[in-house]
Amino acid sequence: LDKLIIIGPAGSGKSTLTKAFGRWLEDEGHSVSYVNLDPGARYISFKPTFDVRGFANVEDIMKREGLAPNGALIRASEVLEDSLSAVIEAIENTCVGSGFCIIDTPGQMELFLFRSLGPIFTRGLKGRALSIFVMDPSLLKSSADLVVLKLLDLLVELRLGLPSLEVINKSDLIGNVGGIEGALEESYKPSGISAELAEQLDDVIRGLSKRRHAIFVSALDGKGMDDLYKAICESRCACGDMG
Ligand SMILES: Nc1nc2c(ncn2[C@@H]2O[C@H](COP(=O)(O)OP(=O)(O)OP(=O)(O)O)[C@@H](O)[C@H]2O)c(=O)[nH]1
Ligand SMILES: [Mg+2]
Repeated sequence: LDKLIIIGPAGSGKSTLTKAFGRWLEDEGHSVSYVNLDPGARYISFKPTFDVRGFANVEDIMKREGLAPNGALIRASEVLEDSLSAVIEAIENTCVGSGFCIIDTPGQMELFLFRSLGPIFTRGLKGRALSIFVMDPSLLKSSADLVVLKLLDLLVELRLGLPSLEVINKSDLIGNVGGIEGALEESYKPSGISAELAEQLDDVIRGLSKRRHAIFVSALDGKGMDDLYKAICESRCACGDMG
């Protein structure tokens, strides 16, 4: 059983990718469980086998406690932290027997990443887990933006203690997909302190990483799902034939 933790900035396509990659895996003959870990989700396009809103639901909290959306999100994460062992047990129970368990994390990634929720959650999971860091190419307007996303991805590894795969979603929006350079072709050059910092941080990131290139996918048109699957297999160095 592989647990895939789908994480990334708001609106990068985590939930759409959860559904699209899950469906692709199912078409390839794998059994898949789907977990919604976003207490603020309104509409969920995949059918969750476990839905965290049974423990904490942002909309209910807003009504009940008279809180604004961000306050209610924080309240929800506190409720979840308090009942985390029950949440994890329920997830383990729904995922057992599946080949893959895809876990869609909160839209606001800082809720999961910068509070204790995410790190405690991932530490409590049994077996093999991997994070899939989903990036949105429309955020890439300069090479400095790429550095920001790569730093965020390193933070994911640092905070969650899991290896992370970098995925550039929405590749349908960037035309000719030749690599990250393609996505940045039209970019503006950062200048001044931004340029200096971006360059230095880029060196640091390169020095830190054993990284391969990001994987380009489109959750919308289904492109790149096979590459994502291969990368997941490679990351655990033990995969059968693609079939
Ligand atoms: N063009 C394009 N749009 C996409 C793709 N994947 C997702 N979207 C769109 O991006 C928007 C956000 O998608 P979601 O899947 O809700 O993203 P999310 O990261 O789960 O969003 P939050 O949980 O609210 O942070 C929706 O309008 C999707 O239709 C893609 O591959 N290509
Ligand atoms: Mg979502």
